[in-house]
Amino acid sequence: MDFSKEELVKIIRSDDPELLSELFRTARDIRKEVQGNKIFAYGFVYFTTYCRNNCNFCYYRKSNGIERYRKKADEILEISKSLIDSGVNLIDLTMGEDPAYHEEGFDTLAQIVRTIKEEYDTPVMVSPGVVDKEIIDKLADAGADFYALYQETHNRRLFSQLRVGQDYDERMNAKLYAKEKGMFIEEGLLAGVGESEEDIADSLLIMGEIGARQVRVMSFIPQEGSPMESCRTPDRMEELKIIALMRHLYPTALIPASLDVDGIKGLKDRINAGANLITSIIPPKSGFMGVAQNTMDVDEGGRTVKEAAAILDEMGLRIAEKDEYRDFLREVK
Ligand code: SAM
Ligand code: MD0
Ligand code: SF4
Repeated sequence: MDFSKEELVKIIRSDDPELLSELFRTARDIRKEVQGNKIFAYGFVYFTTYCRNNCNFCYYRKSNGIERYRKKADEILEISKSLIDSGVNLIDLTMGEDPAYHEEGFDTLAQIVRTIKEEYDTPVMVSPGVVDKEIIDKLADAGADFYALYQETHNRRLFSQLRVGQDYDERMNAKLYAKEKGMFIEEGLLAGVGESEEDIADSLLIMGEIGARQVRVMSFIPQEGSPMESCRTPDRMEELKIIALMRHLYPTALIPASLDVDGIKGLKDRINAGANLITSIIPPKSGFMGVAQNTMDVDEGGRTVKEAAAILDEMGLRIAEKDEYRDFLREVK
């Protein structure tokens, strides 16, 4: 469905309950039309929490004096395998911009991607932050299906306040290059970081212009020890409206309901807003962390396929099989 920028702004500003319930209902109908009662699920593997950057919203920013880890290849493969066995459709290999990886040239990551693709026969997303073209080539050659890199906002001034010292165009161009190399790209927004309704509308339209196959929004969660520690987390209606608008604008897009914002209790609302994918599934007691909610529900087993499947079941939905996700990637454009 086509919306002008003005129409998008109007909906984002609206608090008319009828208009909003109609927005969510039609978003669900669109999803149903495209994929019936199937919902996809991604395993999340945050394998190194070292980072050279100082994003103001992030717990893992370089200047935050936190405990960090850098997992070894065999442990990364082991957790990936256990996620796959539990029923996820894809493995998202996420990292901070760890200087050790940049020095080494990402051969370790490329090898992990290759193993998951060839031996575990499972689609892979990489979320390495901004990397050079040669590294993108290396990861594409290893078989990575997706490159995730979120601009957070498409307002350049706000971008430079959030991603301090980072270049807007460099980030955008890395994403565009990955797409040129044949990878699917994921674009993403942060809600509640000082954006205006116009900024959100611009972002929604740009996501389509750059050809993102997967598009996300996550509400900002304040992080201990970060410059934005005392900023408020936004009302969740903003995130839900953005999910629904993304579904209307891009009927076949992959749109996450991330367990990383409100844990497993946040699943239902996001699915009801039109999301078709559950992200941030993490095995309990594995020693691996989330990002925005780095521990919430993890060790309690809340962020598992089993828990998510039980909630979907109550909603008349189910987790997709491996082949159904592959078919979707291949056939639904
Ligand atoms: N380091 C890589 C990067 O920045 O692209 C990949 C991992 S990074 C932790 C992934 C994403 O997590 C960020 O792009 C941002 O959207 C999200 N994120 C980080 N801190 C957050 C917070 N406090 N609240 C909500 N989302 C957050
Ligand atoms: C997630 N919050 O899986 C995580 C993460 C990175 N590609 C995704 C930020 O929802
Ligand atoms: Fe590093 Fe990514 Fe966090 Fe920014 S968002 S500080 S790049 S881990």
